[in-house]
Amino acid sequence: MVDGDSEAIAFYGLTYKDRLVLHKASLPMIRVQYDGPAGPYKDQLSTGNMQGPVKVYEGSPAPTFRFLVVESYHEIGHYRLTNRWIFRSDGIILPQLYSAGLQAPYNHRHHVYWRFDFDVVGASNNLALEHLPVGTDWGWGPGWFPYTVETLAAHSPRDTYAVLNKSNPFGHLQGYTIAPGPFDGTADGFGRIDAAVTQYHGGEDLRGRLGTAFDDQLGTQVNGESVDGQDVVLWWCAHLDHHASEGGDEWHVCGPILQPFGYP
Ligand SMILES: [Cu+2]
Repeated sequence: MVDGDSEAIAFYGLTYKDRLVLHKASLPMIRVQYDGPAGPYKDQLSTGNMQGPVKVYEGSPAPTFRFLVVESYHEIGHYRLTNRWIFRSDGIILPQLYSAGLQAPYNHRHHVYWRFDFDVVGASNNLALEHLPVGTDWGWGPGWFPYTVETLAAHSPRDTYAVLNKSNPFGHLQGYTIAPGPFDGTADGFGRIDAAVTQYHGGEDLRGRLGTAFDDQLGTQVNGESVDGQDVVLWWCAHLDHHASEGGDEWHVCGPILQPFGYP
């Protein structure tokens, strides 16, 4: 059974230092474009293509932090995929998608979409920002551009984002930065966005049903609504290059780095 809808694993009510960070975090969509006559494809991780049980393990590679990993392993066509989520005791969250296998013998790109339904401190009064390579100060520090309306964003090289709570409930700004991992790539004509910022609507969480092979359909959720001091959702899209000459047994990984700031 391929249910196409369960996302296999999703996390609800994530907190750091007893304060809410994310209402939900998941990986609803992967789109793949080949340079040869194959595809494009749109896949979703689900309990139907999951192989074996979800694995949970922990470790302590350094005296400064511990980590907890939750991961699922999937097979879709010739693809082997590991959906790994690393939660560190210092608040850092590393969602990572590992990919191996060649569906067709051509260079291709995996466009991997994570959905981060932020509730920093709470659902209300959140704000998303993008750190642009300029000295302009819009009131949040040099380069930090606050998003006031829903947006599809892409820049090369790609930027770091942040989501914070505007109300300074603890006397200072508190939130998370979302920074590109080393293999998150840049947008292209097929995977057109690095990030999207939308106002939360429960009905827009379509899980594996959002998007087609030809269109991620995120544009349908970006229709001019305010995201300034709202309940915001930040989408992150990594663009993972895979060269056919590397063969099918080479593992590739992508995914952003979520890091807290302003926590005591
Ligand atoms: Cu690949």
